[in-house]
Amino acid sequence: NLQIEDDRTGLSVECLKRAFLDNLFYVQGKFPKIATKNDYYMALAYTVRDRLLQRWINTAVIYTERASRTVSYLSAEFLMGPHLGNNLVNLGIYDQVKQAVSELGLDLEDLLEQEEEPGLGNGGLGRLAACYLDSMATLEIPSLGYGIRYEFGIFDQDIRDGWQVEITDKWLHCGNPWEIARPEWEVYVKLGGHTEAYTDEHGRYRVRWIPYQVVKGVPHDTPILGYKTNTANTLRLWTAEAPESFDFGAFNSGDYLGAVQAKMVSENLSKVLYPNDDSSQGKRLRLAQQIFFVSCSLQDMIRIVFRQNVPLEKFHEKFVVQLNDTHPAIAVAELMRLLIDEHDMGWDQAWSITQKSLAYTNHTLLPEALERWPISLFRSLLPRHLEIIYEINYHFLEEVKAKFPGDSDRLRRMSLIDESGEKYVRMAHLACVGSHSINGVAALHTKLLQQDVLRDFYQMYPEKFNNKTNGVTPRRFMVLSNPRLTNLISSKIGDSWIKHLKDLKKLEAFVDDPEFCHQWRSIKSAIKHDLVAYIQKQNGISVNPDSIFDIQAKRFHEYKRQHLNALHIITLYNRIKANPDIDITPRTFIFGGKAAPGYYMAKLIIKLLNSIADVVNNDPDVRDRLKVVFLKDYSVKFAQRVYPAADLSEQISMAGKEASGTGNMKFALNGALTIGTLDGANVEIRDEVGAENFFIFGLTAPEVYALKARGYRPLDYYHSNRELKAVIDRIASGHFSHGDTQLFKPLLDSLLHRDEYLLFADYQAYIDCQDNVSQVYRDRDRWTRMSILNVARMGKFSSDRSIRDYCQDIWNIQSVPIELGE
Ligand code: 26Q
Repeated sequence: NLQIEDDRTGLSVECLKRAFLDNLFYVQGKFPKIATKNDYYMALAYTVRDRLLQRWINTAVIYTERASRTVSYLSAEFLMGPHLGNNLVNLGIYDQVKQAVSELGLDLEDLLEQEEEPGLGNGGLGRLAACYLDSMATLEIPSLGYGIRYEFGIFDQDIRDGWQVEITDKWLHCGNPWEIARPEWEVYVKLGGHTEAYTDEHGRYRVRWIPYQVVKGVPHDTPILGYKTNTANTLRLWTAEAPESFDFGAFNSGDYLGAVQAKMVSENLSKVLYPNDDSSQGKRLRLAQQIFFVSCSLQDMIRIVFRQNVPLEKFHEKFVVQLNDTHPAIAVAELMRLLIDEHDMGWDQAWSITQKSLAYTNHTLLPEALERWPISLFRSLLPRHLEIIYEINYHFLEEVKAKFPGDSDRLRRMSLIDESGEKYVRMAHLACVGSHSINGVAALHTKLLQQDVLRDFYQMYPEKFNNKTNGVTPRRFMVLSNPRLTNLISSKIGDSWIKHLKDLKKLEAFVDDPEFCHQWRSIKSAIKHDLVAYIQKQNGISVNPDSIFDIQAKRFHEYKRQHLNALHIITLYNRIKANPDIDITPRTFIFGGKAAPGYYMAKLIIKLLNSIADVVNNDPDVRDRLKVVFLKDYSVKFAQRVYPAADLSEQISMAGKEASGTGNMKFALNGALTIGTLDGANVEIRDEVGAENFFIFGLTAPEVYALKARGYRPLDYYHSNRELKAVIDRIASGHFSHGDTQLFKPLLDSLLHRDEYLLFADYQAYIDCQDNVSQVYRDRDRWTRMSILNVARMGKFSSDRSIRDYCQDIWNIQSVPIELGE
C-alpha cells in the first residue's frame, strides 16, 4: 500500500495537495465549497502533523532502544508561538506547501494567520524554554519539556479608553491539532492531609502520607521538530482531572454537589496561567500547580527509567532535570519523597541522586521576586514535603556550620526557612541546596548573583555556579519571521548560518558593497511599509515609513522603564511646541506589551502612553514628525511581525535589574540598532557588535548601588534639569489627560519622591543618547552599515550556542542522530 504511505509522509507539491484535500475531507469532514478558513488551517495542520509523526515515532524508537541520556526541562511556562509556520521551516517544506495551497486557490499567509497561538507563558522565561526546545531538537539532544497544559493561557489584551482590559484566552476553542493525549500514562498527585510515622517490616522508620485529595494528571504530547533533522522531541504538558476511581459518594456521604465541587477543584489546577511575572503573595493554587506538574513529571521519568530497565539507583544517569527558575524547585523535596517513601530508598542515596539529577537556572535580580511560601500554607498542602525540607535543612545547616563555624548570622541568612517574621520556605535556597549546578542567564547577571543575591551560596558552593548566557532561535526569529532578510543573507553567504549562526560573520565582507547595502536598506524599508499598513488598519494611525521605527516591546514593569521612553517622547514634543519649525528626525514610537492585571503602576504607564499618543498624533504643530503607537495584545505571533521592522530597539532597564533580556537579541538579529543600558545581555551584545555600533547610556550597576547608598534625591534632578522639569510639569498639568491633574499623580509622585528605578538620574544621558541616534540616522549609509555589522556579529546569541554550553558544562550529554528508517 505504497500510495497510502506516501500520502502521509510525502513532501512533493502533488502529494501535499492530495494529503491536504484528504485531511479536509476525513479529519474536518468538509469539502472545499463549504470549508471555512479554519477548516483549511486544520487540514494543513494535520497534513504537517502526519509528516512530523513519522519522525517523532522514529525518534522515540531509537531513544527507547538505546535508553539515551535525556534532558528534562521543567518549566511552568512554555511560550511556543504558532506551530504551523515553524514546523514548515524545520521540515524544509515551506515553499512546497506555499505552492501546494496556492494551486488550490489559497494563500499560505492567510492560513498561518488562523492559528491561535498557545500563550502558555508570560514573557522571557517561557519563550526561552521554547527556544531551548527548538535548539535541543536541532542539535539532536534527547529531551523532554515538562509543563502545564493551561486551559487559559496569558490573557488577551484589549485597550479601552487607553487602559488595559484583560480577556480570557480561549486558545483551545477550535481544538489543538498539534497535541496527542496519552491517557495511558496518567499519574496521581496527592495534596493536603497529614502524615503518620510507622515501622516497616524491616524495622525501619517510615512515613506514610494520607492526603486530603488526589488529582490525576494526563499528559498531552506535542512533537518538537529540529531544523532539518529527523529528531522530533516531546513537549509533555499535564492536565489535571478528578480521578474517576475516587469514590466521591463514599467520601462525601452521598453529597453529589460536594463531589462535583471536588472535581472542579481538581480541574482548577491546570485551568489558568498566573499572569504575573514576578512572584506575588503566596497563592495556594499556584503552589498546587507547581507540585502538580513537578510530581507528574518526576513520576513519568521514573516510569521511563523502569520501562527501559534502568535501575532506579541510576536515575541521574538516565535523566538530568533542569529547573527553569524556582517554579519547579519543589522537585528537590518531591524527588526525595518519591525515592524514599514510594521506592524504599535510604536518605543518603536519595539525596545523592537528587543532587546529581537537578540543576537550577535563576532568572531574576529583583529580591522581591524570589519565591517564598508561608509555612502554614506549605504544611496544609504539602505536609510530607515540609518534613523533608526540615530534614534537608538540618543536614544543610550542619554543613554550613562545619564550613563557617560560629557564624550564626550566616545560618539565619542561608536557612531554607525564613524565620525573621512570619515563617516562609525559601524556594531559591531549596533549589541551590538540592542542585549540582546553579546558573544565571547573562554574564553580568551571574556575577551579580554571586556577589549579591546568592552570595552566601556562592561562598558555600563556588563550584556549583556558572553562567549560561541566553540565546534565541534563528529559525523562528529570522528564517520564519524575516524571509526577505534571510534570502538576502543566504544569497551572499549560503544558508549554513541557520544552524551555525556564527557564520553570519561572513556578511562583514559585504559591508562596503554599495549594492548589498542598498538591498539591505530596501528590505528594511519594505518591511516597515508592511507594518505601516498593519498600524493603519489596527490603530487607524498614519505612520511615516521613513521615520525611525523606535520600538519597545516587552512586559510592562517599572524596572524596564517604558516611562523613561515616555519622558523622551514628551521632551521632543515640548521642543516642537516651543519651536514648531525645529528640525527633528521623524520618529515613530511603537510599544507592545502586557501588564500584570494586579500591577497598578504598570497599567497606569500603559494609560500614559496611550494618552500621549492621543495628543501627539493629533497635534497639528507636530506635523507628523512624531507618532506614538501602542499595539495591543503583544504575543509571539505579533513579535515576529515587529522585530523585523525595527530601526531602534529600546533596552533601557535600570542597570542591575534585567537578568538578561532576549528581545534585545531578536531585534539586533533583525538589523535593529540598540539603545540600552549596561544591563543583562546588553553588555555582551555590545561587546560582540562593537561599542561603535551600539547606543549605550546611563548608570552602570555599580554606579546605581553607589548612588542609592549615598542617598538618591530625584527632586534635585527635577529642579536642576529644565527639560526634565518641563516634561513632568506637562504631565502634571493635565495636558495628556483632558485637564485632569489627578490621573497620573500616583506615577509622578512615585518618580518625584522615590524613583526607585532612577529614571531622573538617567534622564539626561538618555536624551543625549537619543539625540545622537537621531543624528546618526540622518546618515543613512552609516546607519545601514551599523545595521549590517550588528547582524553579522550576533552569532553568539543563538540558543544553539546556549544549549551546547548547557550540554557541555551541566548536562554531560551527547547528541543522538535519528535515521529515517521505516
Ligand atoms: C512566580 C510565582 C507566582 C506567580 C508568578 C511567578 C512568575 C512567573 C513568571 C515569576 C516570574 C516569571 C517570569 C520571569 C521572566 O520572564 N524572567 C525573564 O527571564 C528571561 C529569560 O531568562 C530573561 O531574559 C529576563 O531578563 C527575565 O526578566
